[in-house]
Amino acid sequence: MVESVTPTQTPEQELERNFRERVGALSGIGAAEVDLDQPVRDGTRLTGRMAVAVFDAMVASRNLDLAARYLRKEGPGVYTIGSAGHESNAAIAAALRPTDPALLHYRSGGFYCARAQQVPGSTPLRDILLGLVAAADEPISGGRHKVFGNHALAVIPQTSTIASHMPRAMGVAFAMERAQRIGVTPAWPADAIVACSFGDASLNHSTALGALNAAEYTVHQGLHMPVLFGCEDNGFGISVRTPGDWVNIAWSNRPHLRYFSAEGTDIAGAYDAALAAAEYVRSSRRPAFLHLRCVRFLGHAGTDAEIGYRSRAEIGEDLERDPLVHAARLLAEARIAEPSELLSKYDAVAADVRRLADDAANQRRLSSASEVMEPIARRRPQLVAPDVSRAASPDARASAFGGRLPEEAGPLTLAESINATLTDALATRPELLVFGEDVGRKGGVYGVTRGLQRRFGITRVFDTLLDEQTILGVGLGCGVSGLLPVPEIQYLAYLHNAEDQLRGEAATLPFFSNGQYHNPMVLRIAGYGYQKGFGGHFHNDAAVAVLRDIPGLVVASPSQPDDAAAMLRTCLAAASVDGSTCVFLEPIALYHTRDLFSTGDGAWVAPYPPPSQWSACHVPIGSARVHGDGSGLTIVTFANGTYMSLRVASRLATDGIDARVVDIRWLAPLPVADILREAEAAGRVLIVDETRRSGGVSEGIVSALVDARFDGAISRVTSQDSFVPLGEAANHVLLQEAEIEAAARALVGSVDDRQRLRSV
Ligand SMILES: Cc1ncc(C[n+]2csc(CCOP(=O)(O)OP(=O)(O)O)c2C)c(N)n1
Ligand SMILES: [Mg+2]
Repeated sequence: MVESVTPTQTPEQELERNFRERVGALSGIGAAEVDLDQPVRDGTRLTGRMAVAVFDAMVASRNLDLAARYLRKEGPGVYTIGSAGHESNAAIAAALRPTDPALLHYRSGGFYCARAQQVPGSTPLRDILLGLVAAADEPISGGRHKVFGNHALAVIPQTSTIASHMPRAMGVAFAMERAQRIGVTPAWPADAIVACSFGDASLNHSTALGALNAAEYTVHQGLHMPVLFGCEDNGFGISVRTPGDWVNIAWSNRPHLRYFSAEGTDIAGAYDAALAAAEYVRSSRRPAFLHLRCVRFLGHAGTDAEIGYRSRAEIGEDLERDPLVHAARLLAEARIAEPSELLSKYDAVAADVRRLADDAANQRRLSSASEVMEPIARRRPQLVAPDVSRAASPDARASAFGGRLPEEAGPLTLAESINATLTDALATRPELLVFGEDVGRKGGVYGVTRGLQRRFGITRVFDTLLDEQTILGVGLGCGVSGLLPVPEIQYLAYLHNAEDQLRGEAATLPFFSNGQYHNPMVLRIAGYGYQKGFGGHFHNDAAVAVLRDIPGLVVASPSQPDDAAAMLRTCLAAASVDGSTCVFLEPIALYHTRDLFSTGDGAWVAPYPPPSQWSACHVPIGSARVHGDGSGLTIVTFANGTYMSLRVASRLATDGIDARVVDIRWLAPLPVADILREAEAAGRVLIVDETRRSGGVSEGIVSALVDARFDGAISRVTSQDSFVPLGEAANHVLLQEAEIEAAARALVGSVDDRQRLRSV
């Protein structure tokens, strides 16, 4: 037994003292000549050699945690959440292959170190220490966050949002099979499996439940889902206890998820369970759940005084379950190493870590905004432009369109134009997948994906289960697996419950991987109002602020059919070439619109250009479209606002007011130079924004004009800061043409008055 804990010691000191004393107390067992390729004890598949490697990874991880604490105390450290108590997760890595993509819990340090052992040339100690001090040369995030990630180790970095990596993990597993089925070279070996770890409290998060449910549902459909979910159960989520046995009760008896469990105090048992689970997943291509019971040492993080919610006695009892001590005992009992050798090894690693920590502390940090932001959005328009004109062969196109080429079909509506562009893209880009709710057989609520499943098959155009988070998770997984996902969210209002997958996961991935991973995706969303009183708020939502403030996200919003086709081609090319994450926001109310000024004028339909013209009609990201060259007023608008503004402009013209209408087309990045140029042409600007007065697009446009010192008159009309009611009442809060016209006349009148006064 170990004497009681001395209160004057820090938790780190207690942990080290406990380790030394307990391992020291093993003395007398002694090493002998043993065959390291034999099992480390009867009944296990963990050999002596593997056990040594696992122990080494655990020791490395433990010393890195201690370094996080001393670096913090000494100043340069900026991150203290560690893996102490969880280190036997190294045995899980040992049971996997280094080419199995891994999405890790922030306490999977043992796993990370063990995986690094499997890839020659890895420098896990240095890498993690550089992360702890946020050094600019840290190899995964470039000093932007302390994450477990490494491209060479197939470890995809995670964010701090617990469980948010799980939909992507499920998506990567989905993509593995799908890529093979559609003949695309996958990013991972054919028999790879996905490893995804998380904590016991995180397992209750709806994101986790959604991902696990989607995995099981997919298997139930007869599809493959090779993912090993690993729950590192330390019984706590910061200070909140997970009720006893909850993980086991909730997850040991699920329909399509085989359950395995192990004790963190037994690396041989953990290895056996992990290997059995991995073999099951690898051979059956079905998911498994590995429940690893462990303890958490040193509190949740450096700032967490565990003593505030746990008794000293209970904290002391945890020391009995130190996985390092138990692993050392296993090696000693197998007569592989003397306890003193194990302690010397620990000391040698501690010394190495100390030396590397001192070195890390002196490494360069990120030094400017531009350096920090460099990976947020890769934009290479010179590479995107040629990619937009890639088209399938004439024969392939003829077959994709069933002999009726869209360029020969006469002018198309917005919906038809998007449909034709998706058809061409599916025919051109074999890696492209279209999926979402009702996009398959039904062809979308508004018919935008009609016929695509029939033409390209259910493997490339398919319905998902009803969960936007899963739709995005599949997109994220496919994106990092060599596919080009084009998911659909049925209505903008239904993005919100899943939005973190776009914001926290997709958009941050290049940032937290220093551009080593990208999230190519073109997310189509039907949105905006003016459904003629139908649908109420949730089918008329125009909450674009939630998209516009995501750094690096491209937000395209076409209003006209020809722009829709060209802009969709641009987004697909940008996703393909630059790995851009694009949102393609489609105005529902204009999907089937044909006329603009009067019935039958056909001014809102447009011919579909043949591939030979795609280059000439390319619309670069962030470029506006200007209608007319009137110098009396510049109306800046987008989506339904373009439609309404063009109608207003024609009425103004009959009264001698010459307006030009600027359709900004891109809500992010805004076409600032175009807006400014057109604003200056008239000297007065009316911004027509159908979204909201607060948090809409107009605020950004006004700011852009003010920032550029535009000194003309600026006015704006918007919808109200309201939700949208059903029926005719919707028109009380949605911006109306009459308001646009009145504002335009008022602006022109007031400026004329001012000029007249000035000249008097
Ligand atoms: C979505 C979200 N909510 C809250 C937090 C704050 N938070 C960080 S870790 C944590 C507890 C997680 O516990 P568990 O999953 O058991 O992992 P452990 O730290 O115990 O290994 C919480 C609440 C977060 N990071 N993300
Ligand atoms: Mg926990």
